[in-house]
Amino acid sequence: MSALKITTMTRNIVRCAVLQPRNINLIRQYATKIEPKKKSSTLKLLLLGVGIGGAVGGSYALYNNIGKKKTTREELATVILDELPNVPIMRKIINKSDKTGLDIILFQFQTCPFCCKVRSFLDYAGFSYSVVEVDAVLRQSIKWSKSKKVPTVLIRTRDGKYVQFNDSSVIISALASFLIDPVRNNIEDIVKFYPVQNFTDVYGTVYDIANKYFLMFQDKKPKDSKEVFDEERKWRSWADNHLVHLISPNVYRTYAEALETFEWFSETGQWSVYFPQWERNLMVQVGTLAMYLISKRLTKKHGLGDDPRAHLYDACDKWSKELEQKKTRFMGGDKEPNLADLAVYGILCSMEGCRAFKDCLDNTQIGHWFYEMKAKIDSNRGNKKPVSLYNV
Ligand SMILES: N[C@@H](CCC(=O)N[C@@H](CS)C(=O)NCC(=O)O)C(=O)O
Ligand SMILES: *[C@@H]1O[C@H](CO)[C@@H](O)[C@H](O)[C@H]1NC(C)=O
Ligand SMILES: *[C@@H]1O[C@H](CO)[C@@H](O)[C@H](O)[C@H]1NC(C)=O
Ligand SMILES: *[C@@H]1O[C@H](CO)[C@@H](O)[C@H](O)[C@H]1NC(C)=O
Repeated sequence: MSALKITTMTRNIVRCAVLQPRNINLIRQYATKIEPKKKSSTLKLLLLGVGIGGAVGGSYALYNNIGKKKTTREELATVILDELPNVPIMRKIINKSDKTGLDIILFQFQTCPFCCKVRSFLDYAGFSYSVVEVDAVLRQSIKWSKSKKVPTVLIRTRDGKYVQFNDSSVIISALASFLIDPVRNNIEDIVKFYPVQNFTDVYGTVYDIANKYFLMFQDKKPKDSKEVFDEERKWRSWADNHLVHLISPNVYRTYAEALETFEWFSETGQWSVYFPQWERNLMVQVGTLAMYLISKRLTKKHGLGDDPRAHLYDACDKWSKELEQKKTRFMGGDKEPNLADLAVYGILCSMEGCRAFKDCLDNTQIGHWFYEMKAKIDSNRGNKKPVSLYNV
């Protein structure tokens, strides 16, 4: 194995650690709503949280650009591919009752918290989808994409092309919006509700995605009140901006824990199947050391002191307490979870095989809700044993 390959590998692992400075901008991204390009289409949208309908491009307060800096912002073009890139699809989750007709291809790392979040949503909603496990070393299967991050999805449009959605929360918002009226909606219109702008700040290029946590009801009337959606958005944003930052400092807290974590990654990600043994071992060894060291920096960066576990317990308690106060099984009510439940569950799920998760079960009340969620998601999910289509 060349030095170059090892460097790339370490870099890639680093990048799944939510380490990039650009992540600092996540909170601002959430606060900054940008105006999508005026559309010629007569589609109407109703942005929840504003609570009233109106024409696209209208002067919603929501769209006010509250960015302080005057840098040049550029709107990125929607990516629509004429055909699927030639990449190996490793498994397909098929739900026979999925009548949406969508063809969804998820590019992912099995244990990346953002990817777990997307899968939790797809499974719960009963979508059929294909999975491309991105090789963290070489990343060939994502070469076609300008954004090198996972998760990213391609979804077939009605004219047989494939449109790209990048960010985990956008993927979820977009597909949830699609489900509001699966007969009349089409995915190539929905993508336009989540425009991306880029600009430069002290940390480099920042990508600003509008409406990340908003569902697009268009001319449908939502049944729930504004408060219900506000709350859901609040917790989805908490999951992305707080909870997720507790994962790495906890699962790589000590060298031994980091090693256990990588052994579990290897097992659940079937690294022995997808990679030669020497490469699997190297990924485990290099990964363990790198992440152990990096997690120290992350712990510091996120102000977790010398006890990241305490912060994780606090987060679990915060969530459980909220449910207790609401007196409902899920944040979404007694019957069904909402997108906040799915986000928090998905992120926690990414460390299910780690000691940190067992400690949470032992030291907090999160387990009850977690396993109720798991049962819901698993019962909706398509074929229980994913079909492997290709040997890699
Ligand atoms: N905000 C993004 C974050 C995704 C993310 O950071 N993914 C990591 C893996 S855990 C990644 O692909 N990093 C590669 C890179 O930054 O180049 C989301 O919610 O999808
Ligand atoms: C996805 O990312 C690419 C590359 O950064 C960008 O050009 C495109 O506009 C993004 N698409 C969406 C829907 O976010
Ligand atoms: C924004 O993206 C465009 C297209 O990818 C690129 O040409 C431009 O340099 C980027 N601007 C900034 C500020 O990063
Ligand atoms: C499939 O999807 C539907 C919703 O489209 C869902 O109700 C069902 O539980 C899912 N799972 C299975 C195994 O059919």
